[in-house]
Amino acid sequence: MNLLSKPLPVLLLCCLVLAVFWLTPQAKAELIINEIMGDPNQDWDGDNTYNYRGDEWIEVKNDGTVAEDLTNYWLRDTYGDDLHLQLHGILHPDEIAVFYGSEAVAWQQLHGQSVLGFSINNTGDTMELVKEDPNQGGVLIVVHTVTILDHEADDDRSSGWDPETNLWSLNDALNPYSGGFEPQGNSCQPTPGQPNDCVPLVPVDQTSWDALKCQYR
Ligand SMILES: [Ca+2]
Ligand SMILES: [Ca+2]
Ligand SMILES: [Ca+2]
Repeated sequence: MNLLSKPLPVLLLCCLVLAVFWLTPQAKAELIINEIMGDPNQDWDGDNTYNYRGDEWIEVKNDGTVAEDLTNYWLRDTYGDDLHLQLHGILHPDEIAVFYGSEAVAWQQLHGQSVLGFSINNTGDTMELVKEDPNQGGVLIVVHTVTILDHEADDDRSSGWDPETNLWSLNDALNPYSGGFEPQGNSCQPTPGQPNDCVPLVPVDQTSWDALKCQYR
């Protein structure tokens, strides 16, 4: 087809359609690692037992505009090629899923793999979210990579993406960090399974609590 032979209105319409196509954001899922707890010091997974391996956790968030089936996604660290956990479930836009080390342990036991959990090194580590692409013969594609440093992987500190500052931040309310490395602490609490909004650690004021209870007696 020779476009130059068409009348001007047809050419303008073609240009308009192409411009709308190029300028309209394409709907897609965009999965990211949203928060990491590399060195837990309490029972985070809710099984009433503390375990250095089982209570590690990693959040995955859908930052895209369409829902995504997590079945083809995996979490691993960059030490060796072992995949630590096959993910599951559907993640809708803006939704967050949290996966615990205990889940990775159970998955590894079920599949006869070395039982390592997520194996997040407490001196810092790099974690990867990878996707198995069925259109490329099962090739693994790295979707997102996050590196946390030694001071981030310390008792009950988590590292997460801060939607306010668009920076990776250190949630250190449970174990304040006063050293000189970045990221500095933000005095916010870890938020497994929840948006990375700042939740400060508020000391319980017994006097105020008693007064509040009196109002409802
Ligand atoms: Ca660890
Ligand atoms: Ca636990
Ligand atoms: Ca969170």
